[in-house]
Amino acid sequence: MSNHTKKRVSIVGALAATALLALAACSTSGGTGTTSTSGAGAKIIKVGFSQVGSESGWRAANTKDIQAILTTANGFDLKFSDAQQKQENQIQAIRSYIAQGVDVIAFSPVVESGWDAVLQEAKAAKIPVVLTDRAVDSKDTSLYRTFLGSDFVKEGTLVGEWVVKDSGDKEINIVELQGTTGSAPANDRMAGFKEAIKGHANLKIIASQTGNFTRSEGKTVMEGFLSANPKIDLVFAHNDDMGLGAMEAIEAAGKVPGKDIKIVTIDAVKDGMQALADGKFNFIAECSPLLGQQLADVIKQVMAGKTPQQRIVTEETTFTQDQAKAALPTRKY
Ligand code: GZL
Ligand code: ZN
Repeated sequence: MSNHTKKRVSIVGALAATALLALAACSTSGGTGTTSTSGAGAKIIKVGFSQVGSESGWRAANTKDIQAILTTANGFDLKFSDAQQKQENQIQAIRSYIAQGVDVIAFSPVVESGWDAVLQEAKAAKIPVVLTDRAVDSKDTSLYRTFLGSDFVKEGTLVGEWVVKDSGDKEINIVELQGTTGSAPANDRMAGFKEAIKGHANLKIIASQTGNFTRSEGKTVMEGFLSANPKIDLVFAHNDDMGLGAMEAIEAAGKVPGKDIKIVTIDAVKDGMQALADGKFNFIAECSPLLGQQLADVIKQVMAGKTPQQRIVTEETTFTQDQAKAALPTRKY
């Protein structure tokens, strides 16, 4: 065999060897094999996530964070569905995850009640469930491994305490833009706020109505409040987005938001913090949407057979107008 041919044979041989190696590598790193694994040899965890919807800036930031962290590089195969704020869509999504045989189901329940049946089905299928962001009112806490999210009662209380301090003994007529009817954040924020203003007879909630956590519905409801109530001093909106809608309605009525009618809200997403820095909002209690890392950690604990804490509360703070100005440049959402 000529040197030339010998050289060609050795090149072909080397190429074939590398091709075989590459094939072997891909089949161990999450290829077609059923027990697919990520680089580090750990098993890829199949997660079915049912999200509430895409109703607010908070929700968009929450979805972005979960999708940025539950990646294949981090050992997850994330199946994600948006329920357009409808409970029946979430129940359907959870059933499909059960049928697909995912390893873990995680979801943010749009409302508190009506989950026991589908959670029993997940339990019967031996698929652990993790609650993020919002809670369910199921009495049987064996139906989920943990609830990871904010203390909404505390958020409502912090806003109420600010209103008490800011109002002194002035007669203040308050209108309340409530979150989605029956949702944990709406129920708990209202309870916390009412608790904080209790005993202060000068602070009166003269009207309450749901704006379903959206800017457009917040604006429509606020237009109704303005036409029905000659004296409104303050809006308590359960989230920034409804507060921003109310701000637009107040401006359209020729009044100055933040001055003629104060606005206090919850979330502290970028648009809300901008309104606060601009003096159109007066106070925001933060509700962090960045739950992705804690969710990833809890899922890995559950898959490792460990028992995560039953309740994990997210760290959060509050903002005045000056604090918003200082915080805006480095806000992550
Ligand atoms: C709170 C979350 C709420 C936000 C709203 O954790 O469930 O839903 O406060 C969002 O902005 O729509
Ligand atoms: Zn008090």
